Amino acid sequence: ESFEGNENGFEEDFEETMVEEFRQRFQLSDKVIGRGAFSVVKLGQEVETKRNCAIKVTDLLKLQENLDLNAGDLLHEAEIHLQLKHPYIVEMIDSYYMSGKMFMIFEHMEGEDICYEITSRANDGYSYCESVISYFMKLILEAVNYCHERNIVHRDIKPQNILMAFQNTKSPVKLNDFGIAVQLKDDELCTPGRIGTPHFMAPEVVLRLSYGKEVDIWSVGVLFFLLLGGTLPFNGSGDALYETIECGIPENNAPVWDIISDDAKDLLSCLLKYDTNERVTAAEALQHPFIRNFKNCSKTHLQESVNEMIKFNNSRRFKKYVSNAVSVKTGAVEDKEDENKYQVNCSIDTM
Ligand code: 3AM
Repeated sequence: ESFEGNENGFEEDFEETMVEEFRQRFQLSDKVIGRGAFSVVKLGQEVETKRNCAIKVTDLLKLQENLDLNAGDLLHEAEIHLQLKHPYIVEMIDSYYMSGKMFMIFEHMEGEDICYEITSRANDGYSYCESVISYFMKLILEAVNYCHERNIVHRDIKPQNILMAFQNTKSPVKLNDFGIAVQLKDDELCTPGRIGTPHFMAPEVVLRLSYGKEVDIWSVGVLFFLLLGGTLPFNGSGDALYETIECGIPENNAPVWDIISDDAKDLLSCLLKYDTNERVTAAEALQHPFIRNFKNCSKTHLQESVNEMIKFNNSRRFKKYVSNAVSVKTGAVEDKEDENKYQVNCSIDTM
């Protein structure tokens, strides 16, 4: 009995120490800068450096009730993300688990996600052209290459997870959200299962085959397609969407594609290769002429692509609005019947 008492006492002491340490290191404001289905992201400040940070607070109880996830899943995310120190990956500064809540502290990104930034900058009169796309792609591929060198597969690359660091036009983009990332051992593969965000899922994931890092390259390909033409390569929802991904032929016959360069189209086909053995690696893609010669890339403003991207942004704003409303009201009913907790987790957050 006395042992139990001691143990509980120890846990309380430990909790108090954590709270105290967190309070000494960070100030948490009331300003909400973003919301996920079960988390809220607030503006904070690191006391010692005075730099702003984004503090993501996740309520474990809500998460468990709805998605059958636990503290271990979030600790896994922190364990992976904390190792990653790269100029084009959002830095996770630290994480604390206190009073049933997980606090993850990140460097603060001043800008929105890549697609929202592209359309708002074009709206402000800045040119959006292939050389801009080449610059963004180089940074994204460098971030992905860094993860892959460490055998980390992100598994959820999409615009929402590529954030603009600063508000100025020269700002880099950074890869964010390692919530469903995995670290593989040498030649290990991921267990089959549909995980990620449906529109960005590689055919081998949709087909429930064992898969590896190549799935991230496919998602980068889907993102590249979107950056070039403003639309998604594979459309529809539910099984119809999965069927088009299984065919693997992107829908790029719209007129916007007429002015896209052959170099860009060539890189696109290397990223969206159906056969994983033929798909380029991140390191190889970085050597592609479209990425290497970004200064020579076309400077023609892609207004049609911007117009399409505005439609894409409007539709996901609406979806996010609806799914947030659903998850607040009913606790994300959509999830319950799903075979895979993570898949729905991501589709709630939409694209
Ligand atoms: O709710 P929205 O989509 O506007 O951009 C992220 C998203 O915003 C934002 O929090 C929301 C839920 O993920 N966010 C995530 N990490 C961030 C960071 N490090 C961030 N905003 C700024 N800095």
